[in-house]
Amino acid sequence: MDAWTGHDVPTLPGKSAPPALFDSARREIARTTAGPTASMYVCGITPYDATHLGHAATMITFDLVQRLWRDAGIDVRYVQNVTDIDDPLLERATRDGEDWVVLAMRETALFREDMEALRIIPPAHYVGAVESIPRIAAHVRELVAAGAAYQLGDGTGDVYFAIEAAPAFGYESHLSREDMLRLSAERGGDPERPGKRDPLDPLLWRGARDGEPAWDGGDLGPGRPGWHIECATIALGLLGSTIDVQGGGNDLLYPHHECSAAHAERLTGEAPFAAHYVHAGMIGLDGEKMSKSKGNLVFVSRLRGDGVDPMAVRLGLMTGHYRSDRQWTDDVLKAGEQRLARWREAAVAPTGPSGDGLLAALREALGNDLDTPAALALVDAWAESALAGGGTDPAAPALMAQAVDALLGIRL
Ligand code: 5CA
Ligand code: ZN
Repeated sequence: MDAWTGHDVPTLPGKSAPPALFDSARREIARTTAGPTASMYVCGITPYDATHLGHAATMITFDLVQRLWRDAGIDVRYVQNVTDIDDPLLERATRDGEDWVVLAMRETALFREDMEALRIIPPAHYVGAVESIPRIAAHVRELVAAGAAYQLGDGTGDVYFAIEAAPAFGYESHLSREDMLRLSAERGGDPERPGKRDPLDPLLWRGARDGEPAWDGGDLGPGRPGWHIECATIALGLLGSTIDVQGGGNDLLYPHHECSAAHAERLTGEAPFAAHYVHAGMIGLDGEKMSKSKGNLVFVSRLRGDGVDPMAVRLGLMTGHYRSDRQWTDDVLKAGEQRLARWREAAVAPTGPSGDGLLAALREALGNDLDTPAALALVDAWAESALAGGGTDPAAPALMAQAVDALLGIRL
């Protein structure tokens, strides 16, 4: 499907080193690829409701990765999916008496608008689950043929992945079996379902049910794809067997990313699926994770409708470090608005402290696991100094604006 429209990203003088990022599997910060290309797969939305600030924060995180790679002269191959068929989408459509296709298309269209407003560089490939079904079904059949998957013997036609076929299972999330069982139940799995070889085995193919959409699965029979195989198939098809970054929020670490990696590694025989598994923290409201199921949402489109500058929203979401779970409050937004106004004033100051110095410091801060709090503080200090008449570099204000645009995605 179509992604959204991009915008020009200024080219800065010199170049940075590829960023170092925290990898959940190795549990350390490590330098990403040396180039000349880098590949990234990010788990996108399930379009049954509007884009909230949690989605936005995660998309901004991986937008920063893309910006830093580009600044390092690396050619970026970026793929993002849309889970345009899954239980939550069907449940919402049924609840509201709406056609699930119409619901998915409407919310995906709104997501595109929100991404554009937040100046997120679009992925090269924006891919839906539905359009990928023939490839997903082929992968499921391959896993069955290889003995890594099995059909449940209860007549439903449901097919499960056997985690015993993935000896390294658990290397990404490092969870105890008890935690895996709990999270699997909380996050779309079915550990209690009778007939599975292991309660943790994830669904690959759901046989057709009355009243649910279904597609041809060949030998699998009609049905629809499981969630984790969707992302494994889309990533493998467009990016190949070892990608540089697999990204998403930390709510996806287990079971989603652990299972996607296990599927992909079993299909290709190559491991690890991703050199870096990168997870963004959860944005919360009133002390709870912002989530569609809890309903405690602040929508990007709502803020835009209220006349809030999307750049202030972006700055607000970058105020904390991407890996920390953090709260969205009115004060976070207010601080974002004030900061934006101050930076805009400073960008048209006649002179400022060294622009080259600021650029080098920004590259270093962001290259260190996307340290946006440090980066924002650097620009704040530069702006205060420029506005106080400090510094004699007449080119600095323009360079500051360009650097903030290219590296942080903030258009002044
Ligand atoms: N379609 C699947 C991924 S394949 C999915 O998780 N969809 S989602 O709509 O629930 O989330 C879309 C993206 O936003 C995912 O990367 C998810 O991890 C992230 N996300 C969801 N809620 C939050 C939140 N409160 N804070 C930060 N990121 C979030
Ligand atoms: Zn995914």
